[in-house]
Amino acid sequence: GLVASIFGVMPAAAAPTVVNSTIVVPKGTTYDGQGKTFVANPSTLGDGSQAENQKPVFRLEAGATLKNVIIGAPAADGVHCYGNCNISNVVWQDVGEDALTLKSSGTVNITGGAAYKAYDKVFQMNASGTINIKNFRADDIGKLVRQNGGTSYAVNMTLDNSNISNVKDSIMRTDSNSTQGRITNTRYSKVPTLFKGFASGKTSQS
Ligand code: ADA
Ligand code: CA
Ligand code: CA
Repeated sequence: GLVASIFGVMPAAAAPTVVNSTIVVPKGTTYDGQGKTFVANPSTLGDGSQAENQKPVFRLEAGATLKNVIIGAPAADGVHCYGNCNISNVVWQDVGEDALTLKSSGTVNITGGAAYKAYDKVFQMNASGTINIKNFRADDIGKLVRQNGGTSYAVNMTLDNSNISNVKDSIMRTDSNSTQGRITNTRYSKVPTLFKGFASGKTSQS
């Protein structure tokens, strides 16, 4: 619609799309949000607090792509990936319980986009595989990538050409001796620890 303001007549910001039940992106397909903002219905998906077992706003089946999406508040349990997934230009304005979870083994490629205000974790790795994050911005977070606590499978974590600030814990954290972490060409501000819990020789930074 059009709204009159002291600046003249200008388009009003679109109201966010309230997601009442998880949007499923089928195997091998692309969901393009065209820059629209999506929020969870707190009574059906979750309120975005630190309570576990909230539902995701988006569920990506193997080989699916999610792009050009803004996830507003509440964000419930964010995005779930079942196998390989591609996340391009997705912004989490106020991360819910966490931002994205790998639920079954695969490679998660995150390109562009940002995550803000994660009380604890941004990317949660609950299965073996790889997470490649590049051209990303994160601010005011607990951890950027966390392998599920107490698990010993291998995860390959990479972060490239990103800008990370105001971190409470670490950028990458694992309890697994076989997991590796690599950070390249990334700028930090107020990041106390890059890697936590990795075996010696399993991290690199340049
Ligand atoms: C915590 C919890 C796990 C799992 C995870 C998640 O780490 O202990 O069981 O629920 O959060 O996926 O959010
Ligand atoms: Ca959790
Ligand atoms: Ca979660």
